[in-house]
Amino acid sequence: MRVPAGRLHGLYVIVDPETADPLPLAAAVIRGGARVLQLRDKRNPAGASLRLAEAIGEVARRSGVLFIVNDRVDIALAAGADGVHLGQHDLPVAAARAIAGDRLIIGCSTNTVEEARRAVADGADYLGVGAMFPTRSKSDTRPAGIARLREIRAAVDLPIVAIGGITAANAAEVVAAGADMIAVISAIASASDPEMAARTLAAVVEATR
Ligand code: TZP
Ligand code: MG
Repeated sequence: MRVPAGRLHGLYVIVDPETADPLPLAAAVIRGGARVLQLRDKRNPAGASLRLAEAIGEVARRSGVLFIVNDRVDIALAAGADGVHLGQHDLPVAAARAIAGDRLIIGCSTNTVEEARRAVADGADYLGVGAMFPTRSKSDTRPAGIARLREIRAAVDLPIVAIGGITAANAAEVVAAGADMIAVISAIASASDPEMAARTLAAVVEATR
């Protein structure tokens, strides 16, 4: 996929209907400067998840923000999303590429240099690297940390989104280690003012553009 230059950069906010009402949250973080929105919906049946994806995708498109669907190539395509994000236990990147062709940006979660190199070879457009720090938002994470992020940054050229326990207190360290994007769930969803929380985090990563 040819991703428009510079768009895989900045604050990447994951909205999860289990954590917060996704539509108002999406609107707030867009006002706060998020550049990428991901719908992470582990619970809804496919039809309901598609309707949610269509609604969030519309909000994102109106604002020039990229919209990514987690896990589901079918829902990403049906919703007209910009991309899909795949973990190591989801559909393999090469299979997703075979289905989606150039219609989707494909992101792939990685935890080691080997996984990162494989994702590149399989045709991913960007890499997730994490978990950077302990997180309560996902139970089956493997720790990656700043040193691992540096290693992966040195090994591959694709844009990297760092994820896991990122907050306003540690975001600068993550960006300094080479992340092009920082992905957050709880730092936004549990903030009393999500728009302001997004603005603060966006400023850290935008400063490196
Ligand atoms: N993948 C690795 S860590 C994580 C995911 C989805 C959770 C990130 O959430 P938080 O609340 O920003 O730590
Ligand atoms: Mg997944």
